[in-house]
Amino acid sequence: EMNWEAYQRLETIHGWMDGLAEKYPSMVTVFDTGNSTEGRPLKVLKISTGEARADKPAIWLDGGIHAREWISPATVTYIANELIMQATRYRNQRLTDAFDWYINPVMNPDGYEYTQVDRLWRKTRSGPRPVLGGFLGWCRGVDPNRNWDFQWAGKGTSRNPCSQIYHGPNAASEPEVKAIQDFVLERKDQIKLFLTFHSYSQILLLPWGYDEVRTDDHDDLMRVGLKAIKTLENVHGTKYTAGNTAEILYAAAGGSHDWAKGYHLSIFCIINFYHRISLKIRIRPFIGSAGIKFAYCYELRDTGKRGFVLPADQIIPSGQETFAAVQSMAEDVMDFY
Ligand code: 0X9
Ligand code: ZN
Repeated sequence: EMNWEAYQRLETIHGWMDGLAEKYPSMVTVFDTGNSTEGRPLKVLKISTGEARADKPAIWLDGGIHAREWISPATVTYIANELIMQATRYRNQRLTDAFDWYINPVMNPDGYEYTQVDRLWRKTRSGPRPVLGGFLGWCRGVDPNRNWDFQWAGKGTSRNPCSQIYHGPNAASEPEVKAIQDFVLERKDQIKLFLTFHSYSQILLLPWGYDEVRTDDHDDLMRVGLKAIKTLENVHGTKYTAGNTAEILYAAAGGSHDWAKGYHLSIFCIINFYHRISLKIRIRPFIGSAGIKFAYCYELRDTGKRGFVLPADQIIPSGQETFAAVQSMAEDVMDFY
């Protein structure tokens, strides 16, 4: 049975998702987007009320990219539950009427289950792959937050299969990453806010992460981000800081929020009906990345006292405060469109 007093196993989380779709068929859908390396399903929950439209704005939330960061799936499932309970129990459908919500609480299911035997496992479970032709051994796993198809294999990544930050043999080599890239790309014009949840550090990270450069709309992202962490702090007094990823943390290429944001400037030469030539400058996504304006990475509780092994009695407070932050972001993003 699903609850937020304890950390839950994958089977419980997946069962809970399927149960919601059965109980609230007009509001909740579960997409099976593929299978992990070890054959576990990659499930995405969709929550939607109000009128159904193909072009309805949407919000993406994911958790559990890194296996050991247990507070992430716990917090993301808490938020999903809160959205559904507000809509059913309190008839508050504001957030689900305005947006379709796509939620994948456990992006790396193989890694998550493997932490039952190796609590601090971080990566996926693909491989094993040889180091120096097997001379230096064999290792399993790719860092799924270095594997996205944007600035892949750049700064803060490793080509050593035994490294914790191994970027994989090629971009999106991991089925867990590929499935979600494809799922998000199919809906990239709908998705207005992309949030990925990690732990720990209590920081809100803005793109770019691949290098110490700010996006050209850094101030927009910062304004929405600062308001969100202020709202978060108001719930239990938990302090977060916000900033450009590479500036306040470290450079790490191939991360999911960079991929979600990914765009480039392109210059078009257009010859019009009157044979006049005009130049147009347009912001377009990189081939293969999504071009979503508001993309962030949360590093949840705590600041290092318990780190990845955060006590379960912090799940509910973390869920409450993070839900407040997500709500604040959703409302601000709504005003933008
Ligand atoms: O290193 C990471 O992937 C994240 N930190 S963690 O301790 N959860 O592993 C930070 C990711 C920041 N995002 C990018 N650099 N793109
Ligand atoms: Zn992480």
